[in-house]
Amino acid sequence: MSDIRNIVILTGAGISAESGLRTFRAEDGLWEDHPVEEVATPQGFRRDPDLVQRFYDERRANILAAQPNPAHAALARLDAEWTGDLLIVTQNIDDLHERAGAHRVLHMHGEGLSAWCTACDARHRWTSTLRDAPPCPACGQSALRPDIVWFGEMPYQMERIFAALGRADLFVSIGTSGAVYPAAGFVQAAKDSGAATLELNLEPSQGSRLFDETRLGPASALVPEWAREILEHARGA
Ligand code: BJW
Repeated sequence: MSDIRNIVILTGAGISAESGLRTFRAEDGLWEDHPVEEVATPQGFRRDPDLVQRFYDERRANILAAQPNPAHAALARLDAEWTGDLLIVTQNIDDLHERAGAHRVLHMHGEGLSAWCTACDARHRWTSTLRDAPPCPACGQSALRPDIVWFGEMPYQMERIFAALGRADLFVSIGTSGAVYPAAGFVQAAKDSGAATLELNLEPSQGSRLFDETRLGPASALVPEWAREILEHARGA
């Protein structure tokens, strides 16, 4: 562990579950009430934009009402104190990493509090609704959609992510089921670059066997414990 300088951390819905934001694939998950092909594909949006806008309007309101939990706080502390490279790649569209104080965060599946104008390509911070088709503040057209990466669309900043994975000494996956690519392939990419790999999750994920180590439990307990451990080792404690 003393050789670790560069860390890539992948987070998924499980890290925000204890902040009251629903995960996707649990029995009471979001996909139970909202078929994925209806609300999380460009085809679904073309078929019924009102349904999709309402789904993300509700998600946006939930994000605004949620608060970071001890797992977000622990990663923010690690971000502040870790002197090597560190990148938190989140699949989550909430802003709880940032609100906890983390800076080195990348949202590969977009951001719930951002609206993207498909007419002029501008992006705007958005905290109200989109179902009423408001005009884009930049071009005035009513062509705003949630700034979210749906199935079949290219996740954001893939080059930067794979470059970080190529330099990583340690890859840590937190609260993700490993069901969605390309994120599910990051563990293998990190291993191919010689990184050690650690999974922190409530239950074994689809990719658990690929990790050097898996620790099972709630993120609010496991993440602060691991962050403390790695900072103490780095200080030679
Ligand atoms: C806790 C906890 C607690 C609970 N503490 N843990 C066939 C094979 C391979 C790939 C494909 C294929 N067919 C199609 C594809 C590609 C497709 C894909 O992966 N499909 C799969 C279904 C197979 N992927 C795409 O289309 C992506 N684009 C793409 O591939 O472009 C081409 C490309 C190729 C190569 C390189 C680069 C690009 C786009 C994917 C977009 C995903 N979008 C969504 C919705 C938008 C965001 C939103 O609305 O919020 O993103 S889907 C949804 O799943 C969301 C999530 O970010 C994502 C991952 O879910 P996550 O976070 O893992 O949540 P859950 O619910 O699955 O798991 C939660 C976990 O937490 C569980 O394990 C719990 O146990 C745990 N947990 N409480 C700790 N307290």
